[in-house]
Amino acid sequence: MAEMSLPRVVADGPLAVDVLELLAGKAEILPWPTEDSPPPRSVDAVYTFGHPRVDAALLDRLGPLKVISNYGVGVDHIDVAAATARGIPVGNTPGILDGATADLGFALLLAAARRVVEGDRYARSAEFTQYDPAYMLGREAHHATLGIVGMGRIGCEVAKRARGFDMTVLYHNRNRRPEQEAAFGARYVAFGELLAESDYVMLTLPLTDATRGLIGRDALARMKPTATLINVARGPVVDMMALYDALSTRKIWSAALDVTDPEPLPRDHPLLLLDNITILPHLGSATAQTRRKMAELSVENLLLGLRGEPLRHQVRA
Ligand code: 8YV
Repeated sequence: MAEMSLPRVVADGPLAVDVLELLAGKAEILPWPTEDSPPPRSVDAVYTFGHPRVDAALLDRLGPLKVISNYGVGVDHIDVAAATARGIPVGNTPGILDGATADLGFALLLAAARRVVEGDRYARSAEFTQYDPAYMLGREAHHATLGIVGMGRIGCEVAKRARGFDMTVLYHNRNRRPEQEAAFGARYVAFGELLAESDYVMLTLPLTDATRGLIGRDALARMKPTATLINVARGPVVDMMALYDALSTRKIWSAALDVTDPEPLPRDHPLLLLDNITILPHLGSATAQTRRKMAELSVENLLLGLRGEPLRHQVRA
């Protein structure tokens, strides 16, 4: 019997063990093409694990593809319109990482409010020789006002958690969401009002042309001097230098970022030197359980696309 050749899939790596295990015997994994090397021949599909740029030029270099499958929800690194114009479906993994990402958003909120990371650094340092009740005063999370920018699936999960902390929940979104207002006691407000009223502003919206740089100098100037900015969305929604200026001059109290622009920040970036910022290396969905589900769904989308069948989740341009 003639040996069946496996579909050829270009992927950025190193891929997680889960993904490799699910693809074993089902696809041949090819390295991500570099600018100066000729692209691999006869490619059937693209699998994006981190956030490598997939633009029209890359699609043209790779030739006709059956599918692009993304490990994750956000597809701002993929030109979905260019893929759609070439008849290539783009798959993603919505609905399975909202809880994990909202948990992390809340972890960041509490860490910033109660100076958890700063306290840990101090408790381990040589300076900690005597307890002093006057140091490291934080700010309360319970009964504070939380402003959620982007009331999608993750925003709703954040709102749900906020109720347990007796928080007043404001939100801003492209469209009002009356069902969510009723379910989570959230109040729709204009963007400016959200910035001015919130003790915590949490970003849970996608990166698009409309949201790039949304939190710049103007937005930061409208926030309370006691406020904290939390970003679990995408780095470029926040202007990093405007944030640096606001934090270093204490125009806002603190920030907690799971995502930055670029990612990672250059090692000599001034934000890394500030005490009133907590930065994580993009851990929103990073739990063993959620990442396993993301691996399963993204591989399922890939294999369905390779067979020419509808994807479980297809991104529409
Ligand atoms: C992933 C994410 O970690 O789903 C998203 O949009 O940002 C994260 O859950 C990421 O896509 C994988 O690199």
